Amino acid sequence: MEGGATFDFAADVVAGLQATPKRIPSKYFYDTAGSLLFEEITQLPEYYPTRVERGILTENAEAIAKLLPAGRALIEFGNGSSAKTRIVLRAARELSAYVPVDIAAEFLEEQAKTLRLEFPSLNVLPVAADFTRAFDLPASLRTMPRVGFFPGSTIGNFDPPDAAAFLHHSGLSLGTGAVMVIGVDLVKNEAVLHAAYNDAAGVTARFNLNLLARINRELGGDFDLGSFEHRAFFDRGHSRIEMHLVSRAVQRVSVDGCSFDFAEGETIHTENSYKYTVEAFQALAREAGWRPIRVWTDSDGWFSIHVLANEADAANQPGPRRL
Ligand code: AVJ
Repeated sequence: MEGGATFDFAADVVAGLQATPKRIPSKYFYDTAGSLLFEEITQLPEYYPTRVERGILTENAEAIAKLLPAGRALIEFGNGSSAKTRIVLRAARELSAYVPVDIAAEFLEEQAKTLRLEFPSLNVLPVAADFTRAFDLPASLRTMPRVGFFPGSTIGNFDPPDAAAFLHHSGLSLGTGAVMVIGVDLVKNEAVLHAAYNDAAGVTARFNLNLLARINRELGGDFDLGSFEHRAFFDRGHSRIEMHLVSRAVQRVSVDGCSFDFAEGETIHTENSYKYTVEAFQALAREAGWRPIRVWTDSDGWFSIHVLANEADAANQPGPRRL
C-alpha cells in the first residue's frame, strides 16, 4: 500500500509517537519489504489463517460459485494478488467482471495485467480507492448484481466500531441486493493464537520491526532496531492479538525533525488483530445492515467464511433471522 494518496505516513507516525500510549497504524506495515515479510508469514507452520481460509474456499468453491451466476460482478476489497482470489475466479465461470479495489494504484495495475493473462475472458476493472470509505464503482457495473469479496481477516485490523463502519460503507458502495463473502478469524485456544504471532523463525518479529526500518528509510528516522523487540499477546478481554515494539532501554529517537523519549519497557502499539466468534461477527454484520445467510468454518473451527446479504431492510428486521 505504498504511496497511497490518502495515507500520510509522516503525519501519522509523528502523531502516533506523540500520543500516550505510543502507537502506529498497522496499515503502514506494507511497504515492499513488509509485503514480502507478510508473504513469508503466510507460509509459516504456525500461521494458520491463510492456509485454513484457503482450505475452506477450496472445499466450498462450488457453493460460492453458485452465488456468482452469470452476469455478476465480483468486487474484491484488496488488490487480488492472493491465491484465494484465483480459487474463486476459477470456480466462478461466466463472471461478467472482476473489480479489485485498492489504494496502491500501480500494484493494482500490475496485478490486473497478470489476471487478464490468466483469465483471458474475464473483464478486469481495477479501481484505485481507499476501500475503508465509500467509493464509486465503474459505470459499466451499474446494471450487474454485485458480490463483495474480503478475504484474509483483514477486517480484524479494525476496532469493532470501525469494522461496523466499513461494513456499512461497503453496503453503500455495493448497493442493495449485493452479497458479501468475507473471511473472519475466530477466537480459539490461546496457545494456537500465541504461536501464530510469535513464530519460531522470528519472521513476525522482523515484520513488526520493519515498521521502524521503514520510518528510518522514508522519514529519516534514527531508530536503533536492536534497541526494540517484538511482543505479541492475546488480550481475551478485547478478543484481540496486540502487537507491540518494546523499548529495551531509556532512549531518545528522532523522526522527521521531532524527538521522542522512550522509557525502558515502553511500547509502541503497532497492531490489533481481532478474533470473533461466529455469533459475534454475525451480530456486528446485522448492526451494519447486512443479513448473514451462510457461514463455513474448518473442522477445528479456527476460521470462518461468511456470506452476507445487503437487503434494504436488513437492519430493521425484528427478531431472530433466517440463517
Ligand atoms: C493481514 C491483518 C490478517 O492480523 O493476522 C500477521 C497481519 N500481523 N502477523 C493478521 C499479521 C502479524 C494479519 N492480517
